[in-house]
Amino acid sequence: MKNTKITKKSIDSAVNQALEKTAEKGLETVWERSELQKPRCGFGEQGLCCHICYMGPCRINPKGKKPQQGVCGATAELIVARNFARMIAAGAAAHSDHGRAVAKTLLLAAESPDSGYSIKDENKLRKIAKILEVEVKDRTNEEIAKKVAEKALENFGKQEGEIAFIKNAPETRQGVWHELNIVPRGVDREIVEMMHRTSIGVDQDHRNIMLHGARTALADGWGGSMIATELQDILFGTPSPLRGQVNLGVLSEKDVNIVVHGHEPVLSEMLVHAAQEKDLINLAKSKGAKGINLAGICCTANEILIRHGLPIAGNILQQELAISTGAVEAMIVDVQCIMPSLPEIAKCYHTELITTSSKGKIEDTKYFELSEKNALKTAKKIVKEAIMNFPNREKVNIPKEKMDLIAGFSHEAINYMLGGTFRTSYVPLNDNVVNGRIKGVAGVVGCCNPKVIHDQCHVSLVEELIANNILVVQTGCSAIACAKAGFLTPESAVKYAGKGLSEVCKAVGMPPVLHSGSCVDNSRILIALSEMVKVGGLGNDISELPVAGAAPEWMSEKAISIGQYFVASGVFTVFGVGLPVGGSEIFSKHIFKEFENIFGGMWATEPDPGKMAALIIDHINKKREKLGISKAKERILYDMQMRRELEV
Ligand code: CUV
Ligand code: SF4
Repeated sequence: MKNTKITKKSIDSAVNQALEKTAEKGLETVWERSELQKPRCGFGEQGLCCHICYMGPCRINPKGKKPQQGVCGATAELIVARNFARMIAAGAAAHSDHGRAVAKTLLLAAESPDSGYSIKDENKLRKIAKILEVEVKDRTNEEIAKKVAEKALENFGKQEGEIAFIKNAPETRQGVWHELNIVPRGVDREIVEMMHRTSIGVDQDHRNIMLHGARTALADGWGGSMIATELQDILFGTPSPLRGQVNLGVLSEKDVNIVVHGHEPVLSEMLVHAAQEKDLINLAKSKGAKGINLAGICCTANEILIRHGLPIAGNILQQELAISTGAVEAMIVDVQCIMPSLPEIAKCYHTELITTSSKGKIEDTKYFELSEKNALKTAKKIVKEAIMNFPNREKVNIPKEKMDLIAGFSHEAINYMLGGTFRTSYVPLNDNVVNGRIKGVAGVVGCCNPKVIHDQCHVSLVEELIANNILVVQTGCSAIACAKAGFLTPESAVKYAGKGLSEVCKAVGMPPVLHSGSCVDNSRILIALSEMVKVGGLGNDISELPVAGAAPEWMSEKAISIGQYFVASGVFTVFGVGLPVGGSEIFSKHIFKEFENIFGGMWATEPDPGKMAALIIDHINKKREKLGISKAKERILYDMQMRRELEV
């Protein structure tokens, strides 16, 4: 493209540099394509466009003029509700299908030891077995794993009853769900029913649609996603804090760079192993490289970071830019958040794009079937393919930027960090919330969106929150954004956090921003919140906790499902950018206001990160006041040393 003006597209200078290069080459990226979509269809942006049947597409005039109904008679609130609910269903489907794949892999690990997969975390296996009511006595790990996998798989196709992990929620919360009759029966069932109800001429009551929307979302958060997280921990290990690095600068000039992008660690874990094979490293050397550098993009990156400390090349909007460095021998993708633009940009460099999932193919790219059975063998073939491509490298242009970070804060790790080796628990966290050193906890998650300046909302929001002594827990592309900004280091506690939070962080040696993993790992946040309730001192339900959720730069349907399960779990949740609900005041009022009386949590939308922070801080203060802990009390903070003394 000629005359592409590079206005500030990102707060990340690595991104802006890379964009200058792509512009010089005349390549289009997500930012240029986003510009070309302007002006966007206002009906669509406000959720007012319906194409559920072919009497339409129909659209409602948002200014109160005609038409105020679709051909079938659907009103604005009905159209907005159906569209929103379908986003929940699609998002829940994506996470849950990921969960299903993990459950099937666990079954494989149990049944065929030479599959390459095995049981890494025996403690977690036993813990999950207990929740799933699997007998462990006199059974081998493999026998237990087989039953656990089968029980987990049942959760998808079950027609009646309740999905198993609902039991992880506080009793009061379960009570709310029972009262509303929205406990998910089976993951697949709720998603199918959502699609049914929102097809033409079925559910015509936006409130009733959203009740099932909540049920569907809960089937994701406490179902599919939680199954994914817990079973991945069994298979690949429960994360604990470790060091890593992030940004395009992690790509190496001297090594064979393999970038894995997508979602399921079922693939990436095997690549991690393959990339460490001696003969492959020697092969790389024989081709003139120093070694093999495996890095990630998006949630797959988060998965290999939190378990192996492997570097992250960037978040969703950096996938094209990673290729544009000219240093990527192969980008290996599976499912979700993979831009269809990749083959076009890969063609301009030597990068080979490789697909690995029968669910996600790309025309004219090499496809390596990663059937779980021969995963390691396939992974080795893929790594070899990348190595063989190394001599085809031309000019390389890697931005220097990279940042250190600490990640791997599973809820078990948070327990351990705060509670110490001997008394792992959330008691110290709750104590610090009660005494006001920590004002509250915010989960800041989700995608990036070229409609807003890349990373800016994530970073500004989180900066403001930690300055106000709010501990931030992160996942997804939001965690990557804040990692690049340097928030995920213990030193950042001194630099950015308020006095109280900073003291706590220093005492236990943790950053004020905790990276908990990928999008399915938002289920870790649900469990952490449940733990906080169970420990006591902060009310009887998640909705009483001084906590909030946010997705400042969201874009995916998955984010809507996540938002809805946070809300239905009792959490006040703010989305940036905008929400496709503005076309109906009635619907907006329902999810922004009425929801609070129904679920104890509600939605909000606010594109400005400063105002978003204010909403969250106000909400947390309101909750603190209700709990009667709004005045700071002095308490003794137990550091590791003092705790050890207590033990004797
Ligand atoms: Ni699943 S869903 S852009 S990779 S967080 Fe990243 Fe995370 Fe959104 Fe996609
Ligand atoms: Fe139009 Fe109704 Fe069909 Fe939607 S379902 S496209 S509003 S006729």
